[in-house]
Amino acid sequence: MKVELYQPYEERLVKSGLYDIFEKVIESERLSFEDGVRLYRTDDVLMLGYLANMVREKFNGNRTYFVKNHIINYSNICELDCKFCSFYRKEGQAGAYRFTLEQIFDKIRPLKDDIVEVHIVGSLDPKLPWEYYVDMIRGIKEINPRINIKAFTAVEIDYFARMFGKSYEEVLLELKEAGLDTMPGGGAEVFSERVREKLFPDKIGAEEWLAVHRTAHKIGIKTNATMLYGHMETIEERVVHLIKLRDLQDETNGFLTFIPLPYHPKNNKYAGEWTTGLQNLKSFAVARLMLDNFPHIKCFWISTGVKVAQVSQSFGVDDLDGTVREERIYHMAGADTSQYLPKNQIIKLIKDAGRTPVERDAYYNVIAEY
Ligand code: V47
Repeated sequence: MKVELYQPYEERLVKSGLYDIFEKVIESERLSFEDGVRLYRTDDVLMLGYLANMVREKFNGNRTYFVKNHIINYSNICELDCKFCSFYRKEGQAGAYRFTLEQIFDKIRPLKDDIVEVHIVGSLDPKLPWEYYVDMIRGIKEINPRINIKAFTAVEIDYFARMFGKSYEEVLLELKEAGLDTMPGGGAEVFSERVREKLFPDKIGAEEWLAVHRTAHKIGIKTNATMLYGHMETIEERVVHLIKLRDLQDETNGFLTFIPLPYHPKNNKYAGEWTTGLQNLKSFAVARLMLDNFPHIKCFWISTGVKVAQVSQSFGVDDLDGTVREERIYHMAGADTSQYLPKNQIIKLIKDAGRTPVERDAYYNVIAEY
């Protein structure tokens, strides 16, 4: 019996049917829709990781970023009824809450010198006035002007525009004036009308989501992008999603990072299945390879678990998000990760993977290297 102890990568790439993609990666040639589908379907996850890692190291060398942050989910009272969401409640329903501005500031004050970024995301809450959002941003900046504020998804921005009779640009300019630094990438879900009609029919679709981000980029606000996967979307729909993001990035160069988000099935109407660790690693790797114009690919460790997050650093990921402290959307949907990852633990996760931990701010300015 012949035992193969070592199989050169070249031979293995040919065998896995990915050799032509390897050549494109070497030449920094753009990957096609068909390439993306083939990458998702490959069984050779190590070669997929190898290719993604080449791009990861081309963009970010051996660095893995993290940020000392805090999440504020200001309200969960929502007009929408998204089938995949476990977070939202209707007014008066058990578990419904809405923070006052003072409650929010009370959370930030004790951490004011310990966090670099506040990540704010909530719901479409019909009771909150425009001043609430502007004063929230202004108030946090008053507590400590050095804190970066990453706030409001495109879904919220679109809601503010409709509720308060403003254009996207007016909404964003007023928030920027109040101190908004960047925008998170949530609410994109998956850019497919078929899935939208079934899972989130009342939420904005691809066109509006992209229009909000295009407007933000135009006025100098950098943003992130996400994709919610592992529910009922097809592989083809995932690749279309990535290509739409890549096209907008070609146009504006305003995206900082892409975060693939695995669907969590607890306590929501869709009640699908958990994604597996390998599906998550594949999603990072394919994203890294397809999004050749995105500087960063982030793993939100809350959503994958810290172990997959650690391994993801060899599958295209160069950012593990942050220390977090308080998270609701994933924990209400069944996440069993902790609420908080102290800085020394993030550093250990990164170092153990053979990478260099880099503490950053919201703009990826380096604060410290370890
Ligand atoms: O938009 C909701 C997703 C997102 C579920 O930009 C769910 O840096 C899984 O966007 N299972 C919000 N996912 C979180 C988000 C995010 C997270 C971390 C960093 C950044 C960033 C953005 O969470 C929503 C939605 O796509 N979500 N419900 C669920 N059951």
